[in-house]
Amino acid sequence: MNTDKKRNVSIVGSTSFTGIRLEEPADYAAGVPAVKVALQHAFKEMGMTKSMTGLVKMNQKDGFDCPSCAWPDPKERSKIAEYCENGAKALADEATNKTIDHHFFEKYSVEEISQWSDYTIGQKGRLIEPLILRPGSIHYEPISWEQAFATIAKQLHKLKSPDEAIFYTSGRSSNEAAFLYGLFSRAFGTNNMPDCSNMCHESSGVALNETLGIGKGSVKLEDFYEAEVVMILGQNPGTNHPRMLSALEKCKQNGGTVISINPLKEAGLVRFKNPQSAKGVLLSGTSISDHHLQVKINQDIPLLKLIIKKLLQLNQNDTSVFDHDFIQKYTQGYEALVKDVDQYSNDQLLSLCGVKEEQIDKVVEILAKKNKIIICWAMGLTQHKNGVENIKECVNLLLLKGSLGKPGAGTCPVRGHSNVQGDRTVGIMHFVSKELNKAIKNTFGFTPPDKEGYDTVHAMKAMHDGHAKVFMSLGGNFLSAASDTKYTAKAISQCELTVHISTKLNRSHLITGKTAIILPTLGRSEHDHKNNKARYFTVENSMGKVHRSKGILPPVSDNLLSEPEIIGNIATSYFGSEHPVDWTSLSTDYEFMREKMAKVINGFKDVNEKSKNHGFYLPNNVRELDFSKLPDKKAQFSICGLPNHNVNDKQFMLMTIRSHDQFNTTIYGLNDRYRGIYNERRVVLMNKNDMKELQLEELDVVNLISVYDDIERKASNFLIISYNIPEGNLASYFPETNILVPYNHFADKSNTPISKSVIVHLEKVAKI
Ligand SMILES: Nc1nc2c(c(=O)[nH]1)N[C@H]1C(S)=C(S)[C@@H](COP(=O)(O)OP(=O)(O)OC[C@H]3O[C@@H](n4cnc5c(=O)[nH]c(N)nc54)[C@H](O)[C@@H]3O)O[C@H]1N2
Ligand SMILES: Nc1nc2c(c(=O)[nH]1)N[C@H]1C(S)=C(S)[C@@H](COP(=O)(O)OP(=O)(O)OC[C@H]3O[C@@H](n4cnc5c(=O)[nH]c(N)nc54)[C@H](O)[C@@H]3O)O[C@H]1N2
Ligand code: SF4
Ligand SMILES: [Mo]
Repeated sequence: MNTDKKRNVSIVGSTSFTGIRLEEPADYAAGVPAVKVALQHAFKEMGMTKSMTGLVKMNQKDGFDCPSCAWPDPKERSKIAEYCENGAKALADEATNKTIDHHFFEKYSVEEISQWSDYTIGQKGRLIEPLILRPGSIHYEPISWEQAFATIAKQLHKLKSPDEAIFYTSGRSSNEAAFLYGLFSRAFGTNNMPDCSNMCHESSGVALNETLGIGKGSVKLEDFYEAEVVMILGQNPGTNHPRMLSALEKCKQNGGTVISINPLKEAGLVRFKNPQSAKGVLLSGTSISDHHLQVKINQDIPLLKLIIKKLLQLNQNDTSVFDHDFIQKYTQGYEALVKDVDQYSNDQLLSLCGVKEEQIDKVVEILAKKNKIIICWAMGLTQHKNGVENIKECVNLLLLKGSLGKPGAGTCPVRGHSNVQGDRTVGIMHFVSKELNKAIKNTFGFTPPDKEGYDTVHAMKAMHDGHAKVFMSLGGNFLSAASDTKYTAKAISQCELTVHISTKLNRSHLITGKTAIILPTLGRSEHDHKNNKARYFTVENSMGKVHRSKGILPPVSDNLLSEPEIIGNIATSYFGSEHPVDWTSLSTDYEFMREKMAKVINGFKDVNEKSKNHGFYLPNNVRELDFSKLPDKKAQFSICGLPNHNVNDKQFMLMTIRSHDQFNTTIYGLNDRYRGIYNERRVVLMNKNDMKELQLEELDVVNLISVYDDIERKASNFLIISYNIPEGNLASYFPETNILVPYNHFADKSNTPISKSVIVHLEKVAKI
């Protein structure tokens, strides 16, 4: 049994087609169909009673936070339905009644399960008992909690250095779980804390820190209601942040203008039928985007430069176009910025961005007259080689307009996972914060390491090169979410031990270290209690507000532990009882833990009291117009270069995006309703002219191939779909296409993989 035999597992699962059906892309988001689909998912997974109990309490002050995205809740909440279709799907996925125990794993080996699609794997249900996959074995077996903790502790003790362990975090964990996990990693002796944020909004964090002195956005939800202009770049809110449409609807009703910048005309940006209003149900709803600029992939900087250049020209005749008082008082680098944009010709910028000049002029005319401007963005800006500069160029525009630190204006990086921002706030980071280390030392009596740890891409490399031997994961699906699936799989399978604290089965449980352990945990919607006392967590939304989240549904099994309890037990097994940190009390008594967090985490003073009712905002220097941490105490203009890609005639720029029926690597279904694609995920969206050029027809089958540094990577079997997308650009879904994203190509400074600008060519296979 104790052999090192490699398991014969598939890193991508089934690549068979599932029976595609195409319709016209939708021209509105939400409406009655969204309610119907939401309820269908909920009833199917949870049954009627549990669905209604759960949905009614989601996003309510006395209930639990939606486990899907990080969009904030409004002050005034609907008593019955403060959620969207995708929130309901996320709840159904988590609170499903289906479960899998050791009988399932006796029947199916990891080799067999790995041949299934991610959709099939995700449908199997909740994990309900600790499991171990022993070296050489292809079947998980049950293991007691105690033995699981002891096995982990033993392997951690065997490491030559704490830096041989990696502690990954996904963004769904509570503040309390993440805080304890970070504390354990530091007490263990490493800052190897990569997190999903490294693949997500890290570019936003870096850019905003360098320009404005805080890695978070500056707006609050209410700012949307007052904004004169909301610009949305590289984001698909109709699918990924659906209730943002309600905020945009209010903005429009108050006279605001919405400008979208995206290679795709996403349905949510076109029109919103609010299912909670009569207008949304009976009439045509609200048109959202007044101006849609169909930019080519990764050509946002040329477009923004042209907008700035044109504004600059208008400002020569009318100096009220820019807010010169603001520029003078709060910023640095204005002259250099003016000089920078001057060096580009309009024609050059126009041909790069691919947008018609008349359309740009209309947007410039609006921006010239308005100052309450919000700029929102997501993965369409962050996941490029120049992701950090993309965001800095947005900040340039806001600084010129003085659109910061006032109502209705500011930065809005729209966060992904529901608590990804909170996890960072409470200490999940690979870099070193001296301030945090000092506070930990004073509060807990040990000295945290002061050497920078691995982020996601460096964690992959460390495992691949044999420098890291234990990989632990608090939620998430690292194998499928990280870039370069083949490379990542090799990296992971070289580990001695992989440990996953998870709710649902995913591919990271199948492609593992020599020994693998699954520790099943409570979901956010589930009742969490100790000694008959209900416990609650805190989370932070996309706008920096910390509030309570209290699960109310009966747990799917009595054998589950909460995330803090699991972490506390691992720590106790590893350190024994003689350690300055009282892991048991911290992990069982969250109020006690929050008292400690209040001493360590900036802005958490009195968190126990303050989180109970409406929650509280964390400090935000941009809201106060305090730039004292930056050079010369000023907000910084930035000089950003043009994107530099070498794409030949045969190559295309591919963006790897989400369909409407998935949450990251969790696939809820096979439909991308708003884009009119049903019952199939292996598709690639292409411009008609490009299809003609390559003599491709609708539903032709192709392989996608990327070549970086002479290494060829292939994703096989995709159906061509003609779509309204710029020439030279392609779109396909993540994670099926992660295999194409090279591990060593990532954004400057933030190290975020280039998932939205992968250069590929096509290989025609056959017609189905
Ligand atoms: N239902 C659901 N909700 C989610 C998620 C989910 O998977 N499902 N995931 C969550 C997470 S973790 C995150 S990070 C967010 C992600 O939210 P999004 O960033 O909205 O997600 P993506 O599908 O990656 O979409 C990127 C959008 O950017 C556009 N785009 C791509 N490249 C470019 C470019 O170069 N320039 C411009 N201007 N646009 C571009 C694409 O056309 C697409 O509309 O959503 C969160 N919410
Ligand atoms: N090509 C490409 N790659 C990408 C992206 C892209 O746009 N394109 N987007 C990137 C982005 S933005 C992100 S955020 C990452 C996401 O990367 P991850 O966060 O690692 O992946 P998820 O798919 O969100 O993780 C899903 C798993 O989390 C577990 N889980 C769910 N809820 C809980 C819980 O409450 N507790 C615990 N312990 N476990 C839970 C379940 O087992 C589930 O299978 O992927 C990145 N990868
Ligand atoms: S907008 Fe996001 S947080 Fe709100 S209900 Fe929908 S998925 Fe959940
Ligand atoms: Mo994300």
